[in-house]
Amino acid sequence: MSENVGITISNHFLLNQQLSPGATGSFTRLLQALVLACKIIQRDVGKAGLVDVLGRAGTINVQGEEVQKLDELANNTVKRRLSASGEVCALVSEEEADIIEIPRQYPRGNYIVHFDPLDGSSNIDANVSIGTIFSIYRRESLPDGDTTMKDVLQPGHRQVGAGYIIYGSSCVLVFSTGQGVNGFTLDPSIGEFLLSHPNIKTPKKGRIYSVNEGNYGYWDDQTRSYVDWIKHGYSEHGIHYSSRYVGSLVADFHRNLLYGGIFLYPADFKDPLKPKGKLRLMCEANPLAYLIEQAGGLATTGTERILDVQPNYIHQRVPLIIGSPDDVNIYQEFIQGQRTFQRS
Ligand code: AHM
Ligand code: MG
Repeated sequence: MSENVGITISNHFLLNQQLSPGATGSFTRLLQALVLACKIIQRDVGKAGLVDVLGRAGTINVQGEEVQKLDELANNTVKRRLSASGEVCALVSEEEADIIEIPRQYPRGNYIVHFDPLDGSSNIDANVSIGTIFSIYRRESLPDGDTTMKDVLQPGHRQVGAGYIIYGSSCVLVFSTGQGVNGFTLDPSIGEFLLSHPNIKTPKKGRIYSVNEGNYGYWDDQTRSYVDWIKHGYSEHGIHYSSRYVGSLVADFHRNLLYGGIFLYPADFKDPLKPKGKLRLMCEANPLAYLIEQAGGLATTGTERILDVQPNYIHQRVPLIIGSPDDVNIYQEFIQGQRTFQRS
């Protein structure tokens, strides 16, 4: 039996706290609040279909997308649990236009959390895996003053923690605080997350590519050439790549993290309002980029490391190419014109 069996997420947090000189327990309390929020969301997701939480809420969010009822429930749950932790000074949700103020009754903490409460929500009604993604920063301004835009718009390399919870065949929480990546699976019989995937490392090279090929006609030539090469370049690369794309970022990312491969959501010219692709820098690209780097992989816009992109506004979108290092490097060679491929 693995020596890790039985390590609860609380054990893990406390151990990390004890190993961090000067730790006050604030960060641990913040993580515990996130874990509780995710257990509540898992409960609600698990009951979808039984109670009246499936379907559309009848409103449009800041991204111009239809809000699902579960989106709203999840958003409120994360907001409430994190605010009540007393450890945050600002929250930013994919679902809300502005920075979320912390209600007056709660103390202000030193952390800022960006989150996507329910990623992949267009898949909810079809029972496909969905998830919550979070990204944590420490405020840079003095604790007594107001939180500043500089605190909120820090580049991804300044994250102090990031992760996601996938509500799938089981409920799995994957996170990192900068010392590798660990995955915990919820044991519903005891209501605890147990360490199930210690020290995750992504394979150096994979055989899976994940991209919405419906957008092929709207990509730049280099991206098209790369995907042609993946599909038709066997004599050159010698690999039978498989295509896997669910349309839930957490599910696509999680599979590729474990098995190796590349996920792409490049810029496309389909929607003039979204010239940089669909995914959001702060609540989707940065946390996953932090995780993949911790797991030995890479994440790029094609021309820049994701974690180095300086955000200019909270809902900024960014092309995201992420996965096994060899695969991401080859994509970059196509973007830089060092490689081309002509389908015969
Ligand atoms: P959401 O945050 O509104 O759910 O949108 C993000 C989702 C990602 O989970 C997924 O990778 C992407 O949208 C799929 O987009 P598309 O349907 O264009 O392929
Ligand atoms: Mg999302």
